[in-house]
Amino acid sequence: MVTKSIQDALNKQVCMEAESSQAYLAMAAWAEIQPGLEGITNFFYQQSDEERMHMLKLIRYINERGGQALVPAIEQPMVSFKSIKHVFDEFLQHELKVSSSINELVHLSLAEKDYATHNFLQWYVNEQMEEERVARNLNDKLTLVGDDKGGLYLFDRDILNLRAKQAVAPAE
Ligand code: OFO
Repeated sequence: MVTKSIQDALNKQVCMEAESSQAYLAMAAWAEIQPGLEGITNFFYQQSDEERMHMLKLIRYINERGGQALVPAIEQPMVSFKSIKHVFDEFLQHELKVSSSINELVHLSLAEKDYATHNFLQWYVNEQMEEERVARNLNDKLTLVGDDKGGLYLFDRDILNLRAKQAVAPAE
């Protein structure tokens, strides 16, 4: 059984994952109407789906542990961007915010001696490490590319391949 404070903190995280899903959906929709960004568009549509999955995982967990998962109201995310670099900067900042929220949750689960929740959260800890790594890596590449259109073309193609590779990688 989850305590009230753990339940509230997990529900806050549900909201954060829902916001992530919406934020990345908005990035995908923006990228889709820019010329030639098929890879970036796909990347953010998939990223948005993954965040929804993270939200669902939390909802199911809260309910399974005798709590009540709450589906949150969420605000409209940022829908236009100055540049592709701006999109990826936002992506990295967002992931850093999520990581720090997960860390706080882990801290709370230990403070409350809720070892089941602590165990459950380890999946999110690993996921955030991976997402931060990807977001940093993509930002570094974009910094290298600068204003070079040829470089951007290759970046978009690489990101398409990156997702295709992840799609065939064995599930954990
Ligand atoms: Fe939910 O995985 Fe990142 O944000």
